[in-house]
Amino acid sequence: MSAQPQDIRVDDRHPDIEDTMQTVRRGLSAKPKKLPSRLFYDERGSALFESICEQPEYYLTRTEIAIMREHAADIAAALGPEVRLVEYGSGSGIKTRMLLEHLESPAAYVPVEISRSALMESVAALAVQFPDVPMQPVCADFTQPLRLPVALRSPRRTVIYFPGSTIGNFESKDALKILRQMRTEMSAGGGILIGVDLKKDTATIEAAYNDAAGVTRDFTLNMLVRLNREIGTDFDIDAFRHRARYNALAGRIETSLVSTTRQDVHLGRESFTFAENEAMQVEYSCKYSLDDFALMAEKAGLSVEKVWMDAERRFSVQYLVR
Ligand code: AVJ
Repeated sequence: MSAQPQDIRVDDRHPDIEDTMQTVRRGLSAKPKKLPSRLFYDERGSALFESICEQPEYYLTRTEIAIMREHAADIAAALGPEVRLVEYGSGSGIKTRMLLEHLESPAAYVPVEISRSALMESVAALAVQFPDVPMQPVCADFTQPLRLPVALRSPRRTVIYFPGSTIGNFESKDALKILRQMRTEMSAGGGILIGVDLKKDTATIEAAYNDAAGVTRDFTLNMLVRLNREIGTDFDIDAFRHRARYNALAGRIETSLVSTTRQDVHLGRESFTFAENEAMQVEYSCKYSLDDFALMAEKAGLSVEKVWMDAERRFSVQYLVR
């Protein structure tokens, strides 16, 4: 093993202030109002999300880690040797570590993450533990078509790792689009290792998005704190509340910021009125049955090669191939 620390360079394609303003202008003009969940993840938002993962009600992370721990060898065997691992929305890196520990001679690790701080923290730690795996972080919005760094466009087998049920944040047509995009980004002989939260009773799901300690509430409201700071909006944080309800018919948690009073919010010279109790949609967290997900994969030109689950079938880790 080399003793030299790796020289890690970030390929920075972070959306700028203008993009964010444009997104927010559009979202506040929409009927009903709607802001994309990726706006949660500034530095504080990423830290709050890590804290959500530790809440007793938030079963997703704990269950996924347990699945990865129990089946690491089997999962690594399914992926095969010498893969380039591209991770979308890399979080704290715990699951990635388990994967890299078990993979046979991984060729490179390419984390793609919108939060620069989260990206740098996790990749720096991984570089220490895996000094022989080239690290190529990309700071970008993975929902936009991604050109892999030139240095990595070798004919390597590419496996995309998309943990955490992040796919659940996208409505079905967008989820399908992302799977199709990933299908083109993975190579022939590659695949997609994806974490998918499963349908279950409403009480368990709703509790996960309404933790007693109020961390999820703070996480949701932080989107407004962030926008006030970054693009100069004047949201009155105390006049909005967090609401997360399970829509069983659609199979998803729908999270909104609800205005507790009639109020105007400004962005530059524009003004946007919220009625009392008006809800602004900020996140979907879709839940799938194994059949739902297999059907969507099939529509994207993919088939489910393997599924790993916990004993209670709360969460699944699935390997998709062409
Ligand atoms: C990171 C998208 C999987 O939807 O469960 C957690 C984000 N939002 N609590 C999820 C989240 C509120 C989370 N994902």
